[in-house]
Amino acid sequence: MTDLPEWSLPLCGCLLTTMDFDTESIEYAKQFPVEDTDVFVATFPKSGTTWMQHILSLVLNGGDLTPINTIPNWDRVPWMGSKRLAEIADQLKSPRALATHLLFAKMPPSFHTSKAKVIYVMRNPKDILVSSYYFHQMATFLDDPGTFDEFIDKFLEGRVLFGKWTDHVKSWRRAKLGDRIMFITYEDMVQDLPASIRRISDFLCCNLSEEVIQNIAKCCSFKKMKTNPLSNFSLVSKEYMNNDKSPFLRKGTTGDWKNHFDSQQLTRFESVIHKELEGEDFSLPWSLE
Ligand code: PPS
Repeated sequence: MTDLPEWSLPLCGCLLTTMDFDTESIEYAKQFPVEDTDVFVATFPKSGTTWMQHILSLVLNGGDLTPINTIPNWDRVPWMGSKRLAEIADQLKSPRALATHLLFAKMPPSFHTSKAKVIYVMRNPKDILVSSYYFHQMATFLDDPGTFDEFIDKFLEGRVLFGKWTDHVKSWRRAKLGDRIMFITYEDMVQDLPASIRRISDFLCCNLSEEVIQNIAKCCSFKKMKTNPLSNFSLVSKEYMNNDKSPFLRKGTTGDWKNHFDSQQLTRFESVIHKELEGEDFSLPWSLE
């Protein structure tokens, strides 16, 4: 890839931000000792990572609100490979929750030999693109997204955070992790959050009561998270993330792409995605049309 964006570091088969990652933090991640009880949220950016970080913090603590009310999400559920992970890793208590935007093959060797579980959250890529477009406007450490039309090209070419959406989805869908991995969509979570939390609790053998599940769902609503400074990124200096330009928790809905794509852009987008997923033995959980 030529003309790399200024914010980017071409490492791990994609583009990472120099603000959060460097070669040392990636080396640290390679040596990171994954524990059997660890739980990973794996996502392509803008698929619902922060939401799942919040849910996991509650599910793994039996619904106790202390972590979500005392620790910012990036320290509660730190990102694999990030500079921050090295600083706070020894403060994490088992069972640990970690987040990763990395490709499956770039997970540390200890992950591959462990029994750690993964929740992979997928989202309609058209809504990811829209969310990412606004994120590029508020995240001043990233390049200006340009027009929506220009940003479609950047997204399809993988000139955005963590590269191409299709590479990410293929990498995790192809992962042979058996019952260590659970796939869920952002759309499922919007449609029925208590049912999604129940699935997660069952997957992690947490045995939560219906009352606790309902309480967790209330704490993880868009409205609640939007006003929680420990999950809405308002603690980050405006110099890096300007919530006044576009809030990090922006709309929290499905189908916002309908307000952004014209018919030519849709055709262009869908034909590239279809082509890149041709021959894969999984189907997308939503129609691209
Ligand atoms: S990042 O930067 O990769 O960590 O972003 P990520 O957290 O994956 O995605 C941000 C989008 O998730 C939405 N979000 C939510 N939607 C519904 N309910 C809740 N509780 C919630 N929390 C976060 C957030 O608003 C971003 O989507 P958009 O479409 O921009 O609103």
